[in-house]
Amino acid sequence: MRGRRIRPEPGVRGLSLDVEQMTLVREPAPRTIRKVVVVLPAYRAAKTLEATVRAIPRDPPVELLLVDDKSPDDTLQAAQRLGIRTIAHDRNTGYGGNQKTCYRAALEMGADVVVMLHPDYQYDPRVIPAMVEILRLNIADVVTGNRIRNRQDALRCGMPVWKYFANRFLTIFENVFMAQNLGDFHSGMRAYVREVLEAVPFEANSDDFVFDSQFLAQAAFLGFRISDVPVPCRYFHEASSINFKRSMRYGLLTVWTVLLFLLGKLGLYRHPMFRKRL
Ligand SMILES: Nc1nc2c(ncn2[C@@H]2O[C@H](COP(=O)(O)OP(=O)(O)O)[C@@H](O)[C@H]2O)c(=O)[nH]1
Ligand SMILES: [Mg+2]
Repeated sequence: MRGRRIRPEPGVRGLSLDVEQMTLVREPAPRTIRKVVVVLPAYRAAKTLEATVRAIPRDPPVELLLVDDKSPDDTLQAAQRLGIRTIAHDRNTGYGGNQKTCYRAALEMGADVVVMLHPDYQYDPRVIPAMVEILRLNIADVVTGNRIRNRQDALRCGMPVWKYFANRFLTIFENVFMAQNLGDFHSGMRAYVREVLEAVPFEANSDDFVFDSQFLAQAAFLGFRISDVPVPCRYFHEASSINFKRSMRYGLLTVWTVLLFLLGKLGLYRHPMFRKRL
């Protein structure tokens, strides 16, 4: 049987397409997503938590989970006032340690999709439904929020110039060597399908900020499809506390993570962080 042919519009010469040939690359079927859990890894978020939570759309319905990393301010009380399910660390573990608790708990809650959102009111949560929809359509397994549509917008929203350029260089480096195409590899807004969290051995990752870079490198290494959506963002004192020295450390450890990724892909050395969990 020949495929159905699309005839050119009258007046358009020499073009006719074979529909069967066009559909040779089949996209996987859409997913069923029953439960979306938004996790909020919190540290000193008392002032910004309420605004963040109020901005989270409830269609599709989401469950919230906040993990407080022994904040010295009233983050815990603020979360309890808002009636959010909360886990309190009894000691400060760091940003990566906080996310480990978030993901472990979200999996136990039976999440089909987990959205990680910084509770510092930096990212516009209105794009959460768009991220979930991309996962539901099975176009990607991980969706990140891209703060950088263009340089002018990023700087206008208050991103410090040095953070902008550091982000661009690191993101380009990561895209090239990990064969990806993300606009912002260092976003604090990400959505994952359950399978990603089950496969990525995140428990052994750093408890510090480089956790984020390790996680995306692991997802890419294991063949998960990573994509992004643009997210409006704001910079103000409470939304951005990482200083130059900590950012430098984060940048160098990110480069190291990419080098380990490359060694693994070249078959020279497979670091345990790139071994599938299940
Ligand atoms: N658990 C934990 N989280 C932290 C710590 N320091 C910062 N964070 C969180 O890390 C996230 C990113 O930090 P932030 O200052 O917003 O970085 P930036 O927006 O990229 O400049 C925020 O959600 C902070 O609450 C810490 O010592 N422990
Ligand atoms: Mg921030």
